[in-house]
Amino acid sequence: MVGAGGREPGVIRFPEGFLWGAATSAYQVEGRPGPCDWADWERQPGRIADGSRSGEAAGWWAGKAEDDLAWAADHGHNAHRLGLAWSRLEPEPGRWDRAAFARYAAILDFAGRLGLHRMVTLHHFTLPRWAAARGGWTWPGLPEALGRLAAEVARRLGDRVDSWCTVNEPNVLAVAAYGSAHFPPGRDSAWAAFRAMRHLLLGHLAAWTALHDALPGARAGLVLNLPRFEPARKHPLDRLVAWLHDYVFNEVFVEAIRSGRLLPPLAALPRAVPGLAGASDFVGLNYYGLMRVRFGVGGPYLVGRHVQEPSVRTATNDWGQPSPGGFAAQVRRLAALGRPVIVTENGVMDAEDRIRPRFLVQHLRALAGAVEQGADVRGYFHWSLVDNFEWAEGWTPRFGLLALDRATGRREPRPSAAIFEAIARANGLPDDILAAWGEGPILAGAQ
Ligand code: IFM
Repeated sequence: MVGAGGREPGVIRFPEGFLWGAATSAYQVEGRPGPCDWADWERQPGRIADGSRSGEAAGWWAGKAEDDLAWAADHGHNAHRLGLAWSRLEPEPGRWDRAAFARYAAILDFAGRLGLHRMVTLHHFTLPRWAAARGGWTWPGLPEALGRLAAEVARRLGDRVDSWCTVNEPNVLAVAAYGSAHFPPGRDSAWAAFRAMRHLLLGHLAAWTALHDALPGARAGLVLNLPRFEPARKHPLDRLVAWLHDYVFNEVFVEAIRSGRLLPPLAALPRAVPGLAGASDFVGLNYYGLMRVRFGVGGPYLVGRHVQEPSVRTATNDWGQPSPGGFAAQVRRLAALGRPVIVTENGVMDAEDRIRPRFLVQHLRALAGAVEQGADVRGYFHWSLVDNFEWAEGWTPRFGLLALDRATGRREPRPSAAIFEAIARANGLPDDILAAWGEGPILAGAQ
């Protein structure tokens, strides 16, 4: 335990066997996508803020996965979280593509030979074209279809996977794709978003059940992106709206795992879903920042605006203000579910690597504090290993420990990569790293 009884003075340690790695998703790094909603979406003019296209992405499908994973294993990582592209595996309903399974098998075998813990995400935002054509996550048949995918993947790749993420960030996907027009299909309807949220949770359950049926002892979890929402002022309306944002975006998902109930607005009345309570062997936490919420009507969230300053944002997306305290609070919130927590994403866009060193070290110190207070945390995956296609923002945000030159494909480690390596190798926060990066504002101008 961190800091428990016999801790060496000045050394913050993480629990034995802690997973240290980075996270990627299929569409963002692979390139040359299969027939899927995102490939169609990014072809439409105006959909990607900086006008870029995913193109070859980080070249993983064409062979770069192995280079990047080898680099990670050589630089202190003992784990990697990667995604599968459903559209490659099942390009038409019920037709499983042997070559796509073989490519993933090769990547996973390679990662296994490197000694990396292989965490695999089944669904990270993108859908096969045929599923999108039926309405995507508003289609009631999609949860069952995800269950079938999970069963097939378990059968063909199961012995190469150490842990599973069923669905990545159902809240983000529902809001971006169905509650607004940021992601495909851009439905821009709150009701479509609530319906999608419900189906995403049912999809998680179908996938979790299929994995357990096929692989006794499987470790599979839902991955939630839980920003911290706080009122901008003490005003009761700000408090109410901050609570509301947390309730709709975060709490309904936390509650689904806690009690198995779908709360309004996911259902008209609270409704128990048989088997859902506790159907997550761990809970994945993706955490980026803190939103200060101010009452107001209009704007992107129906009611309330996010007004924190400074913030990590582009013209079209806001990751919030870096807040290690907010991170620790969300870790403790999930740990209170009585399931192990794995930090499945945490990171910051920062091409120059001016923000990332403090961001990394101060978030890890906050994580260590949560562990010290009793939270059962099993790992930390930094977002991301290598610069990749940041969805509707295109290539402008740079999240990688490895900087990618898209013209040449060359990778250059950012200084944070060495900091991460030192921490992972020590399984803790060495004094010199704490001294260099443990204090001071993460973002210039922040408290
Ligand atoms: O790149 C995304 C990822 O796909 C999901 N979580 C947040 C990341 C940064 O925006």
